[in-house]
Amino acid sequence: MIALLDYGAGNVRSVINAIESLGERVDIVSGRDDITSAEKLVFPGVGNFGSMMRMLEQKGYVEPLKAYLHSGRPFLGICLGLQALFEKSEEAPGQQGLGLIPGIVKRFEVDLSVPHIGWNGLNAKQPSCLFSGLEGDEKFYFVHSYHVAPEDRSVILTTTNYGYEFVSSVQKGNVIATQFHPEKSGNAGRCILENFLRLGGEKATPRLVSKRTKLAKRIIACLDVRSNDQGDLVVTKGDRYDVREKGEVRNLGRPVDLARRYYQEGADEITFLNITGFRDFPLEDMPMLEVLRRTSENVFVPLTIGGGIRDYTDKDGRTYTALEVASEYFRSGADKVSIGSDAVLIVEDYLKTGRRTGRSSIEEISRVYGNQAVVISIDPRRVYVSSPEGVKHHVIETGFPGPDGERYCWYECTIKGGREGRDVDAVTLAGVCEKLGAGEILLNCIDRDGTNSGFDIELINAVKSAVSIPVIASSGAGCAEHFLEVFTKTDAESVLAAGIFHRGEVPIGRVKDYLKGKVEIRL
Ligand code: 1PR
Repeated sequence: MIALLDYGAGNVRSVINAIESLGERVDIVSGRDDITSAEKLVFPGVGNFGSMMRMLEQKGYVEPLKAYLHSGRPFLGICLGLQALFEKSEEAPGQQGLGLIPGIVKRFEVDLSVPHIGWNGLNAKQPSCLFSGLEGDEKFYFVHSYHVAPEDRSVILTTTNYGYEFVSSVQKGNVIATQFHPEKSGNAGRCILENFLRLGGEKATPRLVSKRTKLAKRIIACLDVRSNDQGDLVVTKGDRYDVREKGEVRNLGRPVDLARRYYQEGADEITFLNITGFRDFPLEDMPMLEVLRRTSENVFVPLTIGGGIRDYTDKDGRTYTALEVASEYFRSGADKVSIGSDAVLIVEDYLKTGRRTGRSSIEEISRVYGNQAVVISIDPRRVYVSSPEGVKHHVIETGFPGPDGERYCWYECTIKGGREGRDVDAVTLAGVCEKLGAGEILLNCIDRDGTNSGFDIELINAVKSAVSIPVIASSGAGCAEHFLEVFTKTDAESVLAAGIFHRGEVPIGRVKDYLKGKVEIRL
């Protein structure tokens, strides 16, 4: 029996599912005594160091946790569950950590996007039974802006490179903790979890030792989901956001089945977009939550969900905050939420007043769950202009002139699934959202969506150069070469595609085979 410490933030469901898929039972800690009597304790953490420690203090968990950590019984900390073991963190100055390991938690100071999101490798620094069955060249899923810096180097189990070498896992006796998420790292992650569950086995050293690990470019499969006219929840796909063909909503399959298939085929992440979320309220749209719950049972890569993340008042006058909606998604198995329409309205407000309210969905969700949990989904379309003069938006010179030969354009943000254009451009929107706490940009493009004609490289470069958070390039994939084009002509960290995967035109495996040796990917 595994005791799982859930302090109320983040996706513990995935950890439970991953452990249970290995045949072990999980009991969620519901009081101090459960920590004291645990035989094996797993502590997954996400979000902000300060709010995590405050929640542990409020629940009275700090002292029993410290006692447990000194007891010699097995402990696995994940992500913030690793950082909690240290004395303090730059993320929350003045806030004490558990202090088992002398040292501090530092913010990444690199000339690269932060958070460090995606699949990266491990350099084993000492033998451990945790490595049994691993070759050494596997990649694991990371998502964090801070990393630990132990004073005593003997606790370092692995390091990873991102700009510089940082400590990606530690071991001190039976206390093991990883910065990466084994529960989100496919088979390699499950192998680590299994080794922890059977702690005490032979120590192993991975056969392959890489001197310098590399972050992989991610391939994301996207499932646009909505009810069709018969009331079934289906994966659909638009052509420039029009999902109907001869009047009917295109039906390309069932969401849970397709997500499983893409996971097995090697997708690095799965994104679900509830594309009618702007009119249906997601907490009444339970099937979407059910899709997440069922998918997370056996899909062990990160899951993002978007659609309808905003404040909402139902017909009985009950108000739900965007944070409550997001929390329900996280509890159901999501690792990140993506905010579309609401982000545009928030940015409009910010541009009008020049002030942050502290109450917007972006700010509230990132405060509790961390920046890395908040993706902004932008649905822009080109607006051509003959000259940049007098245009108040971010204008680019384009190599693809407009219908009247216009050599300039800007990218108008839209809401409600492209139905309504707004007076904000995509470059400005991305920059403001980063300031408000977003951790990643999902950059769609209505002009290219569903066309198979390749990505809008100009759009991706314009947005990427305005932010320091990762950008997911989306819309227009038609062949494997289009993925390579994004990765060689832009600095986007990942590419998202839908139609070519749903229609079976180019399976994920073929995209990866083509990219192999040309760009760093997870195989
Ligand atoms: O506004 O917060 O409720 O979120 C709604 C979400 O639903 C937004 O993320 C928005 O992008 C999405 N959405 C709304 N309507 C549509 C539609 O298609 N009618 N889908 C829609 C957006 C775009 C991508 C697509 C890529 C790749 N779909 O997700 O998967 O363009 O497609 P391709 O590879 O086939 O070219 P809110």
